[in-house]
Amino acid sequence: MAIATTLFDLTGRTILITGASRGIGFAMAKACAEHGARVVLNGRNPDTLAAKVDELAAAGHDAEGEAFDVTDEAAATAALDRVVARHGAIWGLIANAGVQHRVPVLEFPTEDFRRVVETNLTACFVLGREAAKRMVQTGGGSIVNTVSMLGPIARPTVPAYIAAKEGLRALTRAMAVELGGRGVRVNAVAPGYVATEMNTALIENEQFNSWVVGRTPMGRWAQPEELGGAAVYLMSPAGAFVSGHVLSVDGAMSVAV
Ligand code: GCO
Ligand code: CA
Repeated sequence: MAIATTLFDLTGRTILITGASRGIGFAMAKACAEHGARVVLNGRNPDTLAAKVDELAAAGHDAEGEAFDVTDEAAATAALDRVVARHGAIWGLIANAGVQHRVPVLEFPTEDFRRVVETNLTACFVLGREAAKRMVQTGGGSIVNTVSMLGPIARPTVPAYIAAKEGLRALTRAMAVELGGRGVRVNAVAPGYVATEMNTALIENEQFNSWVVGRTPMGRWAQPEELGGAAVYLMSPAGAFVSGHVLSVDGAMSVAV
């Protein structure tokens, strides 16, 4: 017999998801909306973003958009203030926006290293700090950072991405210990290889595709939709005592030898 449960009910919770125009971010936003959340999707491109907001709204979900570049601190803070002004509070932040840059380390340009760290780490810190400031004023909330199975394990040509995502794991712990007593939980989701636009070039590369499939015990790429449940769990009452945690969704890649 199915039991009615509120464990995964996000009704009444306003959640901002960055990098939500596509891929993992959109999948997490959709899953949270399907569990009752009001989702505020962020992306850089207003038109792309509006189309995805419309898609969720057309399905009957409570969805809205806030277009800004996550590395623009003023724009990000203004968006948070608009969300709080509209809805009284922000419950959740999914700091998911990220960029990738693939160059062998000896040729990896400094400015590209800085750009990747700025987007994948520093922007998550700024948004997390600003969101947490507002969360503590209205009884708490939940922050989820999208990290990666890359970090504990590494592969060639993505040094900036690995450094930034590993730093984001550590930042997740650092913020969890400081904010726990203020009612704000801070966790991370660590995807494995997911069939997203960011990875199209990899999927179409037969050698890389074979490496991923061979290196992943579950023997395939993840679909973006398979990342949604982790976000719902960490945003929901089911995760009420979970903080400082990295939830891997990687088909056991990170524990395979
Ligand atoms: C790469 C990929 C990875 C993964 C991501 C999964 O170049 O190896 O883009 O970065 O997509 O890290 O967590
Ligand atoms: Ca975008």
